[in-house]
Amino acid sequence: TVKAKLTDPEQEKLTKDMNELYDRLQPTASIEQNRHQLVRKLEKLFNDAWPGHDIRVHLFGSSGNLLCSDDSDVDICIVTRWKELESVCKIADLLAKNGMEKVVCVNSAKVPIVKIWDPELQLACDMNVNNTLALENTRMIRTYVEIDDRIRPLAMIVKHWTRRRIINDAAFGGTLSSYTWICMIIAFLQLRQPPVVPALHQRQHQMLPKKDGEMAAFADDLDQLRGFGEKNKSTLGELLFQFFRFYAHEFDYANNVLSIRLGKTISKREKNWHLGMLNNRLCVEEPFNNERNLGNTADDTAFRGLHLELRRAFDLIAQGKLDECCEQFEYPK
Ligand code: 3AT
Ligand code: MG
Repeated sequence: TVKAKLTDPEQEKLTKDMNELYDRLQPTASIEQNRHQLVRKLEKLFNDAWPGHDIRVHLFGSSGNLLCSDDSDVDICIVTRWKELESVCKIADLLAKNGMEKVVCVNSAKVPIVKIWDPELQLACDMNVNNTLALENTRMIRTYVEIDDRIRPLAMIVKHWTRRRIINDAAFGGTLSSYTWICMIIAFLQLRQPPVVPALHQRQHQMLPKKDGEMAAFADDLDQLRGFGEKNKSTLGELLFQFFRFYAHEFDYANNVLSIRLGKTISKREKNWHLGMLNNRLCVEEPFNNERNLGNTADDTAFRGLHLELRRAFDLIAQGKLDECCEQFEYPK
């Protein structure tokens, strides 16, 4: 049988261990500064090389969603009206000539990107041009994180676990991106009874106009949203236990889709995601693009591996073993 809940002393101990781990996961100020330094450096390089195009450089992903740790990459979105830059290889050439290392240009992808390593600032960076959707979904994640004080430590610890277990690499590992894991954490929080967060896409009345005057696609009025989760009294330790319990033993992967847009699960059949779809074992709807399954980076084998990792984590957390749960995965020799 699957353990249903932690005893009071168990969850208190786990909460204490989580708070200590959370302290260690906080990003170092000097590395934070380097991230901003990189933005300024790139902005200057681009505008010096291509004057007159008003090229702006923005941080997104974990550099903008409050879930950054020191080993996070830097996600950068270059915004410009100059469409020629969107093919990105120009950028790769320029950066390679200006001291950047490991420059890779991936221009066949849906969103073409350039990857670099900055040896001076010691940072890995992915950049795209004009993918402003990623700026909005970053702002959405940040809004969710800010609704309740338990979310940031919970999400940082789950992300830490995914890194240690090597299950956070959508591109090469065939597992899931951090973004997908974060969406799974939010979906889990929406499904608590009572919920810890609402479905921001459903709250039309709490959307503020964006800088450009357009309405956001999700509620972002934090003054109104803060405190939403207070009716849910679970401690951090209980939430981590329930998170692993939910994805190890409760969620019906075979039939259901996680939707943070709706704040509930819906059936694969209803979305027509049950047949003829590649890699549909784990279905996580992208909130800004309902047709996109964020889980499709994991094929059947990878899915089985993920599920085993979730069960392993649940078993260890049920015994209060946070350190062992987050132990570095070693490939068998
Ligand atoms: P790390 O700290 O880098 O692990 P992160 O939050 O930066 O976590 P990623 O590096 O995986 O997450 O992704 C960076 C951003 O790219 C997050 C999101 O704004 C965007 N993004 C990633 N994958 C997708 C996707 N499949 N669809 C839409 N946006 C995505
Ligand atoms: Mg990132």
